[in-house]
Amino acid sequence: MNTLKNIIKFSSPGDFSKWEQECQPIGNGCMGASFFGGIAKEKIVLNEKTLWTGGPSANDPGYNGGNKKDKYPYVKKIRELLHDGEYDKALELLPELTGLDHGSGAYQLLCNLYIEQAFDGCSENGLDMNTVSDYVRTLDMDKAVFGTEFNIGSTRYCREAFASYPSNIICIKLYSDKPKAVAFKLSLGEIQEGGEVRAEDGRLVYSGSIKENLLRYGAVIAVEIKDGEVKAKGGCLEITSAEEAVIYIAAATDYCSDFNKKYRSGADPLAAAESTLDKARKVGYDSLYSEHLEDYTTLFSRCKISLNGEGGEPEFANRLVEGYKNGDTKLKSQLEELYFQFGRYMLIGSSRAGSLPANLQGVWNESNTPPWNCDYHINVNLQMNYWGAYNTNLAETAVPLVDFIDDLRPAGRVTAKEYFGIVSDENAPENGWTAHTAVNPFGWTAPGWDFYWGWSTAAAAWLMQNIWEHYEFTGDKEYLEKKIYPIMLESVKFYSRWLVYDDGQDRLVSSPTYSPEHGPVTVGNTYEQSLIEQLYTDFIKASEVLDRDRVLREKIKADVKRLKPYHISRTGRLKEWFEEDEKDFDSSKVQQGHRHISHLMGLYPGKGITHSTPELMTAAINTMNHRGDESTGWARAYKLNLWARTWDGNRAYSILSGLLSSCTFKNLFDFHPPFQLDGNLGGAAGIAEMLLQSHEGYIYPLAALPDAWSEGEFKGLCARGGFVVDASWKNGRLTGLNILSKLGGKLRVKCGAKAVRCGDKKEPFVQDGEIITLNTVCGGEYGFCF
Ligand code: FUC
Repeated sequence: MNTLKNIIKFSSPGDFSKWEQECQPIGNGCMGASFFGGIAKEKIVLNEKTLWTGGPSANDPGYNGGNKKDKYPYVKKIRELLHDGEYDKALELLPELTGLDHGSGAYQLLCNLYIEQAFDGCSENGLDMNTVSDYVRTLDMDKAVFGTEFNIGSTRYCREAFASYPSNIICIKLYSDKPKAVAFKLSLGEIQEGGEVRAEDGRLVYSGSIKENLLRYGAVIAVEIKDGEVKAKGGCLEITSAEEAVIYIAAATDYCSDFNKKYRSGADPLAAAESTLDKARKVGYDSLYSEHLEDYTTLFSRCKISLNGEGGEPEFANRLVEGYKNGDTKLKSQLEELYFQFGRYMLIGSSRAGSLPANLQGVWNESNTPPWNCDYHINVNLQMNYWGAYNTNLAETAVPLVDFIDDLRPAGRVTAKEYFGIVSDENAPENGWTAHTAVNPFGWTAPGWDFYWGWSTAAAAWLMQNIWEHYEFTGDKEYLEKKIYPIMLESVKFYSRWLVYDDGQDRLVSSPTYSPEHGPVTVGNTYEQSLIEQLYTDFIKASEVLDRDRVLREKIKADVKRLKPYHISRTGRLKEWFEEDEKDFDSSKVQQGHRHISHLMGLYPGKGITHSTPELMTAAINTMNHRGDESTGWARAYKLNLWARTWDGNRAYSILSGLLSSCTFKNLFDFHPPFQLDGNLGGAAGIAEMLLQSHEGYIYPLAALPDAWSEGEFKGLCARGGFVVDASWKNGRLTGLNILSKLGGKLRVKCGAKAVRCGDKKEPFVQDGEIITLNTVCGGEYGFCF
């Protein structure tokens, strides 16, 4: 397959003051490092994903996940008032439905690492830039290696860096083509307040505890050289006349995700970092590199795409992003392919088992006061981070999300009790949990400190889609039973206790509801009703697969029919609020072009609105047309996926073009603004959704293929049911299709084919319209002939 090299490269260094626009990231899930490729001075922003302020500590012993006490009576009262149409009185009480405004914390910068390099023949006063030539900095996503190379006079200097997941270490190697030409000073900057740095015997040792919550951290940065000398001097290390140098970076905190341990592991983080570093040094750079490559490429290389068939190296990234805006077709396909793979790269780099899931910026952050605290927003953003995990063949990267949600449950039970009157105790130990818009790693599950962004009762139901998809795509029944199902079960218990029958609306409703993050407070809005409907539908399947909880399943089967989430307005659009056609409906807070289109959850990522519900599909399309195409980064990525689900490839492509030309920095970071990872990962998921869908009960290759991708190929996209799909096309028509069945069972494909082969054997199939149905065996590969 002729694919582009997955390289994001620049011909000049990035500006240290423009981190989100110009840095280039590497990560191993636990740690992140972002580089600028500076010549005489390089700045490396270092992160450890558990370094947070907030949460419980001796400084805040009363911390309780943001929950206030005994709010359920207010919730009940507001619900009654809304039911009775007493909106003003209900609104007066809304401030009661908020959480605290302190203790939620923020993701922190660990520190910056500076490399100040000295070059042969250059005075201490600095570098004459006229002597620099052939500069390149490269993020090679095929290897997950960042490199910087340049000539000074006739000497070539090189640095390369990678973040190893198996050894939890970041390595940076410096070398040159002249003997003993590697000389530099290594120092730390922007350390946490109160942190201490010691320079000793080839190492910088950095440790301390966060002032606000006493979370302890430790990092060790060790330098190993071939020849030359390394000296500790004034808190720095000075390396002279080395043949080459390797910098090893290990870091840890004493955070742990256990609610009962008050989120502290009790282990000494510095000792942990030292032990990680010592082990890594014994393995040595070359073996660490091979180990990293093996680990990373196993994930990354599973899925390839080629749009319009171009190979070779892509253009420099700044020219790509500029050229894209000018409509250069060759550059457009290049950037689209790179954007797809950059999403997958960033997901692997920021979400591996054993650490927290990817936050609003993944694992990369240069600030102690990042936007939105760089938290876990669950009214779209965290979910979106994982939309591409399964279909782009990276199911392993979703494990931190599943673990995170699981670990949230004990804290979420406190919120369920205080705000929803749902109590878990010895008799009913896992009786219902919930969480609201903004979540932190310390079980912050309370509503936000302002109702109008902070209240989102169905956000947890939405998260259930992300974890149920694990089973849909992988068919891993054991993981379903042990990990996913208990979380879904407790969620279902929560909603089954929470919903009430509303005689005015003649349905079971969630109330009060607030459609993120605009419009009025109403009863049973589409966002909440449709998310709960999807959870119920998925739960019924899960409990059937495992043959569990029959009684509850029967109740849920009855309840799901009474949710009636979707209604079409007088204008022919899908209603966002059930009451929106009523004369006393308060439309003062409705914003026509608002970025959240929360009433379309059923179209994507849900399955309530499909081509088998044509009236709803039309209403959803009318809604999207009314909302418009332009928006902020993640909202464009959402629209991309929505339009892909309508099978309108050209419209989806035009949204993708908007995302890439209006919301993409030249380092390919998506911006809202500011930089948010969700747009990148949602965008990558959307490209996959254009090429392959499987949510309507069959696999549909090229479901939303735009004219702009007249020919191309993909390998290794995944479909529900454990199928891995390779396809190629010309002039918009399938020319090749191969499907690997990892689980066996029935395969349904919308494609129309002359024959299907498995090895030498012709396979029997049934064709109904365009849909072909056949039985597969586990491990069988099925080739379709056109
Ligand atoms: C949601 C969005 C905001 C922002 C924040 C992190 O609440 O509405 O625009 O993306 O998440």
